[in-house]
Amino acid sequence: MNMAYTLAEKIINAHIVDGEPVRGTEVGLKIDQTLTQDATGTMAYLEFEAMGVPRVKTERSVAYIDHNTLQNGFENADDHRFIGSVCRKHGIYFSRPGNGICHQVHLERFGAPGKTLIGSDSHTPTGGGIGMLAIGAGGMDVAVAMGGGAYYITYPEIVNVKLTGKLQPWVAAKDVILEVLKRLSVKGGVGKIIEYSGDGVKTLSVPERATITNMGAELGATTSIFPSDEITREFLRAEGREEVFVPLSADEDAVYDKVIEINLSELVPLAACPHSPDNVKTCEEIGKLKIDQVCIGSCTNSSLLDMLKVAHILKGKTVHPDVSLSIAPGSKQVLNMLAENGALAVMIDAGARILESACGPCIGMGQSPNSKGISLRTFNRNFEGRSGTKDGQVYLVSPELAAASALTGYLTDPRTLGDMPEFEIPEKFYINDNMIVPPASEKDMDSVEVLRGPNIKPFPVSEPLEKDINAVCALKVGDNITTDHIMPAGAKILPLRSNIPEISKYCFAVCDETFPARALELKKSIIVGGANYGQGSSREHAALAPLYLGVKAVITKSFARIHMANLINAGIVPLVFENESDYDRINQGDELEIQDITDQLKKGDTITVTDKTTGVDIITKVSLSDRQREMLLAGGLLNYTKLNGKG
Ligand code: MIC
Ligand code: SF4
Repeated sequence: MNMAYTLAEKIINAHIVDGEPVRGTEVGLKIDQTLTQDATGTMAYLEFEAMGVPRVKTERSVAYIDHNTLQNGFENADDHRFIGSVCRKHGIYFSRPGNGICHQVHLERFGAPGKTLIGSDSHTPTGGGIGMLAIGAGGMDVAVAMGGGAYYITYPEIVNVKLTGKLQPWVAAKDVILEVLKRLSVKGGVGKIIEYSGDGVKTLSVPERATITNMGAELGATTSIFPSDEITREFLRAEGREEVFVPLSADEDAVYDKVIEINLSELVPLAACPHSPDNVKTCEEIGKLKIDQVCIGSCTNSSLLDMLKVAHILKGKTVHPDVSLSIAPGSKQVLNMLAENGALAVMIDAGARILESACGPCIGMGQSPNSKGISLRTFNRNFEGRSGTKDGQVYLVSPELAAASALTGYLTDPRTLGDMPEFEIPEKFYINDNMIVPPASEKDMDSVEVLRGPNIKPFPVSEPLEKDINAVCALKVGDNITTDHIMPAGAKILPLRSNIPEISKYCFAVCDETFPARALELKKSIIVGGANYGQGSSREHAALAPLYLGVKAVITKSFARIHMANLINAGIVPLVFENESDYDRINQGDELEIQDITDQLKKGDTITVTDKTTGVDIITKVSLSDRQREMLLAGGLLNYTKLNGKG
């Protein structure tokens, strides 16, 4: 029997509270820490309140305000005030607007090797950069974890990415993850954890590792993780938190499900071309590309190290006249340090438009490019329309490539910049946690009033599953549908995140603006989708809006992990075609019937869907655990939790 373990297995196994460590089966994990951000947070806290738990039971729960920071109406400010007051009352730390992007700040101030973290944001795996098992989840799952319930995952396969060599000057951590995306694709990580090892690991700093684990989300992976080593210790020491350090790595003879080798010395600067993070090409392959905009920042690339490189490239130069350059340092800590060491002045001097430390353009909160505009961004997603400009063309690149291009006006290989100085993590970061508000003490918590604005509407309540489903296929979509298609974000729609009836009006607006009204009129409907349906974000609004619109089931070729969990949590049945070619046999507008779905769900692994319009029977698979089946029968996670008294 093999008694050697991978790093991910060690952390998972130490946290299992339900189930057995067997690949492909469901296991419940004890969760040490949680994080939320504001765009998913209001729902998560409404759900937490509905559970009736007075104080969070985790070691540390933190709420960040970083997404909805454009306040062109009362909605976002009201939501921030609501979250702040819930935090004070229920034992949660509150990171105020201006303090930075959740993943960057969590890495700096709270993350700890060997701990489990779930966050209501798909880029929570950033924490894998310091050897945490950090997983993105729906808000409802985070609410349950805050209440002390387990978080369930399918025990993943573990893929080893073995790094050798050392990055050449001006080749970046971003290029490492772009290379992985090129090899594995946006669905290559589904059901897997990506574990990095090899000699190359010690050549990468913690922020570089975090860039790689952050964008592992784009592989569809459950999470990504690096070992915790002396470099991790130095980072934590510089953050004044050496006491949380523990050394962690895989056993030498650990067995992986798959091994990929990457020689860092052979990598070159890369870019993910429109409109998918796995559409990766070299600068040479892309050729001469005139650009309109450069945006530097986001949870992928906004560390101090990234910003220092950018400032070095911009020093004494001027941004090209045809280019708009915006820079958003990832946290108050980073911004403060840039201000003190003069790098901020260098950026301003070169003509950069400095933005607050928040998600900003990454989620379409401002800085939408011009029509057909070519925008180079150091972000992690370039889905169509996400920038806020429908025909915008977004390329995902490293900060080095972005800064070099901002000066020339063309996509520019940063290796043309000449010698690269050594950039190092400072011995001590500037630490001032004055923008993180601690919760009220147990003695005082009862007197804290929760402040609700008129934008906050109750979340839709799902009903136990009905015996039969008779519903029309109200929408049929293709492969790789993202949650940005299902429930778009951006400056106009994000303020409605606490108001499901209102936000539902934009559901699938990118694909078919007439869908919400049609679905409401039909009262009950079914959606048909292609492969990797629901990739991208963790937003449970992509399940709650369809729930509100009466969607009862979604039938696809395959699902992305977090979205499928969110559908089940909302009580919407996710079905997968047994034969992919059956996708072609259902048309939008067909009347569908699932007889005795409750019985079929209890008994077997397949469910028959009858297309009454064509008279064809279609077999679908339900690869669900008993817990998930019971959840669907109960009408979602909250009902199930109430029935069972546990998560
Ligand atoms: C994203 O990058 O798409 C987001 C916005 O951070 C989402 C969360 C959300 O939709 O609020 C995510 O990644 O989970
Ligand atoms: Fe924010 Fe963008 Fe990161 Fe999502 S991917 S958390 S929107 S910076």
